[in-house]
Amino acid sequence: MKKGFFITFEGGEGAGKTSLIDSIKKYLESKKLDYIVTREPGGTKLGEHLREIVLQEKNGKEVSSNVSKTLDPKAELCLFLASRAQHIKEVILPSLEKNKIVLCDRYNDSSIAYQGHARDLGIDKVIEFSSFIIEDATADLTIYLDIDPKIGLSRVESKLDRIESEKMDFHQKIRDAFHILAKKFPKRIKIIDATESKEDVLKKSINYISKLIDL
Ligand code: T5A
Repeated sequence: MKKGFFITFEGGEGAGKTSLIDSIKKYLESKKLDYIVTREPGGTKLGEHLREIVLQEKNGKEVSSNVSKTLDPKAELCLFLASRAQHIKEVILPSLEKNKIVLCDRYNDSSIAYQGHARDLGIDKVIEFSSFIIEDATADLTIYLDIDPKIGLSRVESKLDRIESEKMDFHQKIRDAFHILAKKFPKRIKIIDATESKEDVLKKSINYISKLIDL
């Protein structure tokens, strides 16, 4: 049975999720709250392996894979979902059962935005298909960092991975999809302007988190 809090962070490339999670982590430490930080794709041995295949990247360096050059969108979705299924079972649910706050860098909304909308599989189809995988492991709060993809991509310092290298139209569709999702799930998804200073983005995020958890 779920007892902790599940918080996910979403956004386009370079929106600032990793930096924000790092600051929230320090804030939670200062409050002596028990948390874990995890990410998707990844978070487990299987997930990290799948991450290399699907992104063609490891620790910021290119990993060539003939498999992902011809990856079909449905196959791509299944790889992200396979990573998620393992992640839920091995990391997310056990941590929530131990009353921890789970901070997850990307989760199911990324599959809906990237594979559902940008890869044209369909937002509602991916919501329905992925619900079989996630069951009741849904986020309590999702912080969506909103940014013009041109600005976001200009912030990415490492070599662009397979998905980051997609055309600007693709990245614009991702942003559109997150806005559609935020309208669909207004109680869960909170939008923060990611072009504001890191300090302001942190302050607004803590404000939303404090409505969920007694900080
Ligand atoms: N994906 C993932 C799918 O297609 N389907 C799925 O189901 C899932 C789960 C993951 C890729 O996989 C795709 C989406 C992605 O393409 P990733 O490496 O995890 O790949 O990529 P991102 O999550 O996009 O990580 P990035 O590192 O690109 O972006 P972040 O974490 O959002 O940004 P961050 O914190 O590294 O910041 C980038 C730079 O901006 C600065 C930072 O200091 C850093 O230099 N910055 C700011 N600058 C100014 N103002 C601010 N407010 C700033 N905040 C951060």
